[in-house]
Amino acid sequence: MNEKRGVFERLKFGLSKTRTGFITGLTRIIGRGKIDEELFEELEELLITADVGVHSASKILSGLREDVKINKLKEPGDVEQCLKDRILKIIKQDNYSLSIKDYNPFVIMVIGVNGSGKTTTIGKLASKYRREGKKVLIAAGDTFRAAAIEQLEIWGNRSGCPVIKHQSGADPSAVIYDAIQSAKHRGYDLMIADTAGRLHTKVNLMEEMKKIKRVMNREISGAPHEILLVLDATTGQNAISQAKLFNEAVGITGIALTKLDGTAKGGVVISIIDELKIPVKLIGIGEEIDDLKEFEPEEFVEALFER
Ligand SMILES: Nc1nc2c(ncn2[C@@H]2O[C@H](COP(=O)(O)OP(=O)(O)OP(=O)(O)O)[C@@H](O)[C@H]2O)c(=O)[nH]1
Ligand SMILES: [Mg+2]
Repeated sequence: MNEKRGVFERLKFGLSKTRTGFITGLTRIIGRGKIDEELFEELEELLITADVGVHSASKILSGLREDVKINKLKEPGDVEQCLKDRILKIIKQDNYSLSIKDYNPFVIMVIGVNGSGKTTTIGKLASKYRREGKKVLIAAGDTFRAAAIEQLEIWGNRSGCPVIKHQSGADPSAVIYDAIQSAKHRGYDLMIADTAGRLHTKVNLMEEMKKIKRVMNREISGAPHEILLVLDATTGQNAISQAKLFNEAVGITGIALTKLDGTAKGGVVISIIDELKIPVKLIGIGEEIDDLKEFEPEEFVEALFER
């Protein structure tokens, strides 16, 4: 099996829970024999079940009706290709790749609600860039939760990247400040900062996050170069309201959508991109160190539809 195929199979496997219901439903619907109103309605329902969201599902369906009319399609089988194209059209975005530039260091700030997968994603990311030959430093900006620093250090060991830490309870901005100094003086290419999980509705915690951002910006012009919001795919449509509030507070440059392997609601990717217009850059498809993928729209749609 070549490497590309291997990666694709892993993605397919990671999307198993979403694909099972989606493909079964799709096969049944297009197997009905004719294109009629019922077919459209059932397709819309299928999309909503996969958590595509009401708004995006209805947009996809109006596109589909138009395709059928314009191309005078008669075979339900042809609808599948149109559906694929319509979904791809929505999720195809500009700037969806996370590219690390030469900022000595490039700074990534990772934020999100409790338990969304920030620390795990940082570990996976650090490992990815380390393997690509970059010098990566991790900052233990979560000084709030007991054991958060220890957990990050385990990921530091796994990925072979040092972790800059203070004691539990310290001011996270002070940790970030120290980490930036180290990264600057010791020639790191990349610094990734963990932060404490916070409810997007808690004003003081959102203020703390803004302070971290200000410190980064004061020490390195243009930093943070990437503000990555980590969203848990299993929370479905709630992810959208989280993203809106985090975006208002600090301005998100990209989303990492985790735990896609653990949900039948992987269609949420579609509504996140459609409603937020913020690129999904990474997807998490498992708990292991290499279970992080760059999000590639074409590949994602292929994996979703492949039987
Ligand atoms: N199945 C699966 N589990 C994941 C994925 N990403 C993270 N997890 C799990 O989700 C749980 C929470 O992950 P953390 O990385 O600790 O989340 P966090 O956002 O740092 O949490 P706090 O620091 O408490 O806010 C852990 O058990 C991870 O193993 C993923 O892509 N797939
Ligand atoms: Mg954490």
